[in-house]
Amino acid sequence: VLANANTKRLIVGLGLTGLSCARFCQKNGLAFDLCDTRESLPSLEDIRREFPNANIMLGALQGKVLAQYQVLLVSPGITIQQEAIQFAQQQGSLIAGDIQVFAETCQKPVIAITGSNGKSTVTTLVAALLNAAGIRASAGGNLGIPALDLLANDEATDVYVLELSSFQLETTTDLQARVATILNISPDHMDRYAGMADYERAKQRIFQGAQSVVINRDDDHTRPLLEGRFSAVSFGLEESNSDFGVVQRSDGTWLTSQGEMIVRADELHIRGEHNVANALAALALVSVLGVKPAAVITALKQFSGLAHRCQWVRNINGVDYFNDSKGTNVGSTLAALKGLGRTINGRIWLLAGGEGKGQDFSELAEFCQTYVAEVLAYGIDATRIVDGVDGACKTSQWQTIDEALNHARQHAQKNDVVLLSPACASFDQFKNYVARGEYFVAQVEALQ
Ligand code: UMA
Ligand code: ADP
Repeated sequence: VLANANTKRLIVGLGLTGLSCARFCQKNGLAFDLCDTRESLPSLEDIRREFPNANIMLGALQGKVLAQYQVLLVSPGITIQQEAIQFAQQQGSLIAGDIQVFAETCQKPVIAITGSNGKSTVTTLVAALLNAAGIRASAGGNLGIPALDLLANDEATDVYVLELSSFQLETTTDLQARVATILNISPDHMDRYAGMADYERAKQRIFQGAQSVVINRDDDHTRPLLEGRFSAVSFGLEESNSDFGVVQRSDGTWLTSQGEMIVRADELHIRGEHNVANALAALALVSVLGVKPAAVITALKQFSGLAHRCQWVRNINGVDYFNDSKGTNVGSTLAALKGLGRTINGRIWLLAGGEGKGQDFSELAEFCQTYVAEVLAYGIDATRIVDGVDGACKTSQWQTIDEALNHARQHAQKNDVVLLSPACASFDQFKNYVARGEYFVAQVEALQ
């Protein structure tokens, strides 16, 4: 992809990824042109100014135009199955993406993480554990900062931790990760794939050229198809004397490494079985770089999860406060109730509300009955939530999050949890879920 500065390259897509590719090529004296399928872009003048030597083409992709380029660097938001790109490939153009460019450039070890769920959590946790062990880690990729932009800080980086989507992997042919993992597989992005086999094939590309792999013993689809070629470490939610696992003791659930107890699940701020799996995956990944669990237990306990996804905020008088503002539909609120409910000794005070998008809230009733002390419904669809819960637990209605929070603060008992998991969009009272979560966290921080 990079071998020759005079190769004719076309960067396809002018989002975060395309611009990171353009900056990279410009900095390294590699010639390129730019295109985007959209007819107009608000940032077009800035792009012209930043890349004065590049031709910029907008509008539908044309196979004949693309085929004039030896290399197409295609952004993840654009499907490479489309006719114009397929035509160019048949004519001999090489199709690649930013992660392939990264792989060909980066001299440092790469930890590569994909999967259907938990990618961002594990990527962030791995970086936190490495930093705690004195290994300077830079995390990015699908997580937010495009991989090539991470290279700007290369001197201060020992290891790169990349979250990779199936789209990014489709355009990657030789990642050569120090260690790679598929955390789990369940249906996702079926609008872009012909079926599960296709989706899994994209995910499997993460193993190309890897030195080591981390496997989820509870999900056979996470195993490399070419098993045996790699040194492997595994994790799973049952006992294992050789790898990472879990044992049930009278005092609770323990995470283990080679049969040795590491930490109790209820000592972690990230809750729920799925987060035990995420923590084990992170420990397994860093173990490949020689980091022993004992060296990172404190960092593991301190990790509060990603903002707005069942994020632990604070403990006041034995009551834990969680921000799950990303819980914008009934399904995600059910996951939060189940995940937290199973691991706590008390009851949940659930703050739910906002713009309900016409959802049926009656699905909440069963878990509310099992785990919830009171549903505090607020915002424009408060009445619909209360009607949906239909007396499965105590309910009350409030105008705002503040009022609901104050009520929960006054009545929650030791070991209880106060959880903001709205099951609704935020638009009636906030700009977006981030603003809602930040507001809630600030209110919790201010509680006396
Ligand atoms: N688009 C066009 N025409 C173009 C280029 C883009 O219409 O020519 C549209 C796409 O349909 C898409 C949007 O613009 O809706 C963005 O596409 P992009 O490829 O330019 O995206 P980037 O801004 O480069 O962001 C991408 C990832 N986005 C996607 O894969 C869609 C970001 O992941 C990632 O953080 C970023 O690169 C940095 O690596 C986001 C995402 O939603 C968070 N990922 C999916 C997921 O997690 O489920 C895979
Ligand atoms: P991703 O980056 O893959 O979207 P995140 O770490 O952002 O994943 O988590 C998003 C949501 O996915 C979480 O709020 C949780 O409900 C669910 N989740 C996280 N980890 C797992 C897992 N290991 N298995 C199943 N679901 C998970």
